[in-house]
Amino acid sequence: MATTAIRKVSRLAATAHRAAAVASFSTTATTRRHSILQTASYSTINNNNTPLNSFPPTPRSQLFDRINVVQNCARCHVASYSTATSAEVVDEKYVPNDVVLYQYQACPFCNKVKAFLEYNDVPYKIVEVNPMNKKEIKWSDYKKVPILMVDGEQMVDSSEIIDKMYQRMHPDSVSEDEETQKWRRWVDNHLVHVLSPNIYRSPSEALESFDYITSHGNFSFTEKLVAKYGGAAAMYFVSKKLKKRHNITDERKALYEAAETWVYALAGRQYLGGSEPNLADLAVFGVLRPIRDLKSGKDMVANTHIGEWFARMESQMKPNRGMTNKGA
Ligand SMILES: N[C@@H](CCC(=O)N[C@@H](CS)C(=O)NCC(=O)O)C(=O)O
Repeated sequence: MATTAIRKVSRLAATAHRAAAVASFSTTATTRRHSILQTASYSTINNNNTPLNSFPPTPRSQLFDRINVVQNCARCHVASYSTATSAEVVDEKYVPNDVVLYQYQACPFCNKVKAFLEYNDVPYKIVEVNPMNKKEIKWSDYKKVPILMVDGEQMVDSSEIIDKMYQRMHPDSVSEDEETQKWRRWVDNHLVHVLSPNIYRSPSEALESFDYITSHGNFSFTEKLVAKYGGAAAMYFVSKKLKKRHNITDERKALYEAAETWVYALAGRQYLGGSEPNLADLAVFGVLRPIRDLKSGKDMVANTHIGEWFARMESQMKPNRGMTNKGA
């Protein structure tokens, strides 16, 4: 009884205090400083001296060094509400001002970068590159996508882009653990090579893929028609070559094995990173994302155990604030 009453008073006090708290950000050209409280433990003490309530971090600007509140409640007993706080900057977040991703919508490497940006809540704009004339990247010597422009600086190669951005976001971080490195390499050296033989496996799957590519890509009306049928036919044959090159005999088996290999690597964890995705989770998710709604992706989810992890990853994404064909 007494405990319930104390909890109620504590909650009221908490609500009042939260209402007064307003996030404060000071933004410079490249750095947004989040000043948050490291120690913001507000405790209502019961008879056993055990804290009944604790609050999430509260913005520094709204804090008093010490607050002692004693509340009398007609319906309950007296509760002593006491807080001792100290404000510290615990997180300094790198937030670039202007990020532009040059991409193909269906490109696995581009989707890897997108997953990283979205998970890290980095606002970015998208320029969808026309794969036939690449006129949107005419200015660049590097002729592949993704290209990420970050406040005017050109970054290329998906893994290098992610490494650079990660380093800027976490300048004090120690080097990446071996497990994460190993699985990121596996994505670049193995997983991506399993995708094309699968999405272009049969004429109908090649057409389905090119339907997706041309309806999401940057094509003129005629290019769309040419790309859809010409591309599907070409990639059907190319995918057979790729299959040989990467020693794949049964493409679906290879896809399922890759999915199960990844689930096995998770070893019961929510993510490879534990309770939060790490760069390997983001890489695997990123490259699989564009195939998820194609026949091969649906087959993969239906025939392996990757679905739950995939759904968890999807729920971690903050849909991009991308803008198509910026200045194109
Ligand atoms: N290692 C590069 C590979 C990038 C890549 O091969 N991108 C493909 C699209 S998925 C590309 O641009 N190919 C050249 C072309 O389309 O002409 C990365 O990780 O970013």
